[in-house]
Formats: sequence, C-alpha cells, structure tokens
Amino acid sequence: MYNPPDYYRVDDLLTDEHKLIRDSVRSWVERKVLPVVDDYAQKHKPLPVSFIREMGELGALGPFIPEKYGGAGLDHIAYGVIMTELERGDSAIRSSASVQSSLVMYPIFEFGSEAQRKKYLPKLAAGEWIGAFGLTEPNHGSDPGSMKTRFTDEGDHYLLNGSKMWITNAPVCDVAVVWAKDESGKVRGLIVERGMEGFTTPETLKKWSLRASATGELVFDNVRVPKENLLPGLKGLKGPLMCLNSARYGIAWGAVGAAMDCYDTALRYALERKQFDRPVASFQLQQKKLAEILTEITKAQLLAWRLGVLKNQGKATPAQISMAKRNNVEMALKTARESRQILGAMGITGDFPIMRHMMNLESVITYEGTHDIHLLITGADITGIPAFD
Ligand code: TGC
Ligand code: FAD
Repeated sequence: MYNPPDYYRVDDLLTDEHKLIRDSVRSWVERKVLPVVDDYAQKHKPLPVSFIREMGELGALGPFIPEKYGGAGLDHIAYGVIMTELERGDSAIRSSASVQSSLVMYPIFEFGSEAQRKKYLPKLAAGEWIGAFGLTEPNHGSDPGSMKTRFTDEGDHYLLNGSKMWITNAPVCDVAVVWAKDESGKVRGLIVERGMEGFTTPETLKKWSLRASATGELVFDNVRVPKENLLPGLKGLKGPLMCLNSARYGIAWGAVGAAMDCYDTALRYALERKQFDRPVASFQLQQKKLAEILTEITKAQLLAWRLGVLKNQGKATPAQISMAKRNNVEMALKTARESRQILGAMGITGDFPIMRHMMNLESVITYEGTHDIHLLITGADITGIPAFD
C-alpha cells in the first residue's frame, strides 16, 4: 500500500478540509489512473477525456475559483495538495488539471468580462469543456515576447493568424486561451473555440515523455474571432506570465508527488529484494540513496508548503515561485534517477512507475519555463540585472 513519506509531519500543517480533498483525489488516482496509466503511456495514447470530467466532479479543476463560477472556492494549499496527488499518478493528468485550472480558468476569471466568466468557467470547472493555453510558438519558446501570432481589427470581428506549438490538451480542447499581438504590438488574450473556421489542432506524436498526455499545435488560418472573445482585463506579456505563476506554483507541489511515488516504490523494493542473502536495503550504498532522497523530498515539501502560505496571503513573488518550481522538479528528476537504480533492471519496466515518472519529468523541467530560465529569474531578482534581455 502507498505510504508517502512525511518525515517532518507536514500533514500536521494541513486542515481537515485539505486532508479530505487529498484523500478523495488519492483514492480517485488509485482507482482510475494507476490501473491504466502505464498502458496508455506505453501505447503513447492520451488518457481518456472522461478523466477530465471526473476531476471536475472531484472539485480538482479550478479549485481556487469562487463557487459562484463553478469552482470549489478552496485556498492555494488545497490546490497544491491536489497537484501532488495527481502527479503521483502521472504528470499527464496533473498537466491537464494545471492547464485547465491555472492557464485557462485563472485568466478568464482574472482578466475576463463577467459574461466570459459566466459562459466558460462553470463548464470548465465541471470538465464538460476542456481548455488549452497557447503561448509557445515554433520559433518562440523561452522568449514569448517575440511571438508572431497576430490579430487585426476587422470592424465586427478580429482576424487571427499564426500558430502555437507544444500545447497540452490541444488535440482535445474545446476552448483555447491564445496569446497574440494586436496591431500596436501589444500581447492580448483571445478565447478561441473549436469549430471556428480556420482553427485546427494537429497532435504532436513521437514523444518519449508525457506519452499519456495529449500535446499538439494550435493553428490559426484567418480565424474570425468574435469581439466579445477578447479578454478585456489586461494588455501586455504580464497577462500570460501571471497565469504561469499559478501553474508553476502547482508544479512545485506536483513534482513532490512524483518523487514520493518513486521513493515509496524504491523503499519497498529495497526491503523485499535480496542479494547476497540480505535485503538490498541493508547495504549502506542503498541507504545513502534512500536517506538523501528523503531529505530532499522533505525540503521540497516544506518549500511548497511555505510558498502556499505566502500565496494564500497574496505575498508569493514570481521569483519565489520560480525557485520552488526549479528546485522541486530537479529534486523529483534526481529522485527518479536514483530510485530507478535501486530497482536494478526491474526499474526500467512498466511494472513500476519510476521510469515513466523520470521520462515525464524531462518535460516538466522544460515546460512552464526551463530550468535555466528559472535560474536566470532568480539571478535577476538577486542582482536586479536580467541576464535574458
Ligand atoms: P519582462 O520584460 O521581464 O516582463 C514583461 C512584463 O511582465 C512582467 N513579468 C511578470 N508578471 C507577472 N508574473 C511574472 N512571472 C512575470 N515576469 C515578468 C514584467 O514585470 C513586465 O511587466 P511590465 O508591466 O513592465 O510590462 O519579459 P521578458 O520578455 O524579458 O521575459 C522574461 C522571461 C524570460 C522571464 C519570461 O518571458 C519567461 O518566463 N519565459 C519562459 C516562458 C514560459 O515559461 N513559457 C511557458 C509556456 S506555458 C507552458 O509551458 C505550459 S505547460 C503546462 C502543463 O502541461 O502543465
Ligand atoms: P528554447 O526556448 O528554444 O530553449 C532551448 C534551450 O536554450 C533551453 O535549454 C533553454 O533553457 C535555453 N535558453 C533559452 N534562452 C536562454 C537564455 N536567455 N539564457 C540561457 N539559456 C537559454 N507551451 C504553451 O504555451 N502551452 C502549453 O500547454 C505547453 N505545454 C507543453 C507540453 C510539453 C510536453 C512540452 C515539452 C512543452 C510545452 N509547452 C507549452 C512549451 C514549453 O513551455 C516550452 O517548451 C518552454 O518554454 C521552452 O521553450 P523551447 O522548447 O522553445 O526551448
């Protein structure tokens, strides 16, 4: 039975409500995701879209959005706890929930009109509609400010042209929040709906990572977007970057879940597996691995929890979020690599989740800002000199 580590009793810092939502998401992941996820990943097939509706029923989509708009009205620690449990299942299911919650519902709530909130948020919260977030382009990843996707004002509608690449949920999305430049070169957010003429979403195949997640492109060929689909609340790159703060925060918690699953698997295996007539866990070299993994998971848990407290108080800075995303994802990737070694050859098979987590985490360390970019954000915060300009 899954026995996630909690060496410093972080559980004691959670409320009964946090624990209730944690238990219900954990139980859903164990019943629905774990029995099938390896098969979907091996076959490079996205998990069923029905899972998104089921996450809606659990209250795992937009948990921090007010109940008035279909959300659960929970705090940011609840959101973090949900992300930990989902990513313990697979980064693919956490990715779907991250995008829906932080990158689609959040901007519609934060920058949308009242009519947009009422039209989209309840359906997205219920998982009836699936959302995607289009910022990255084929030639503009770390530097989204140089994007080429543009729209022009045609009087009674906008005309959108360009393309986005590496977009989670793209092939299955009903709506996409798309970032594009207006005629004055300002970045604006547009809500594009499936079915609009000229809008297509080809799937990206041949991935060795996030194989159970639907990734694709968003292609806009003279798409007529109704004027009421422009997000009125904010102009400039700050808008999409604010969404990233919310998603990166969730990943800082999510990565801990993937690491806990690897650690729990490796510890149980090391205690059962015998070589030289002794459990593998009795060898000092393996104890060193386990002890160091547990230390790093504990530090990452505390970092995520403290960031959650700051976020609840409205005090978490983008640079603090970058530090936690960067640290915790690297911790999870290193944990997966070390845990995999503890299992020897068995570690490379789909009978255990470690290799799948390891491959997924190669995407997680790249998306939502690469490992390098987050270091540069910390560097800029310390020195006041942005190295990426
Ligand atoms: P820069 O000039 O620094 O900033 C432009 C304006 O934005 C403000 N700002 C922020 N505001 C809120 N939150 C943040 N994190 C912010 N960072 C910057 C800034 O103050 C400025 O405001 P103003 O009022 O002066 O206009 O922008 P830059 O062009 O120099 O770029 C900075 C940089 C490199 C840090 C940024 O562009 C960056 O973060 N690049 C990484 C791109 C990225 O993370 N892409 C993610 C795409 S989405 C994704 O990967 C989803 S995966 C989902 C999943 O499956 O889970
Ligand atoms: P590049 O920006 O080309 O970077 C290449 C290398 O150069 C990296 O190592 C980078 O760290 C380094 N580099 C770049 N600039 C600098 C610099 N100034 N100094 C030092 N080193 C630098 N995007 C979305 O908009 N929506 C999504 O839903 C989404 N989902 C994704 C799902 C998956 C599975 C993946 C893999 C990506 C997804 N992305 C999404 C895109 C992701 O955000 C980008 O891949 C990421 O921001 C990096 O951009 P890039 O791949 O173009 O790399």
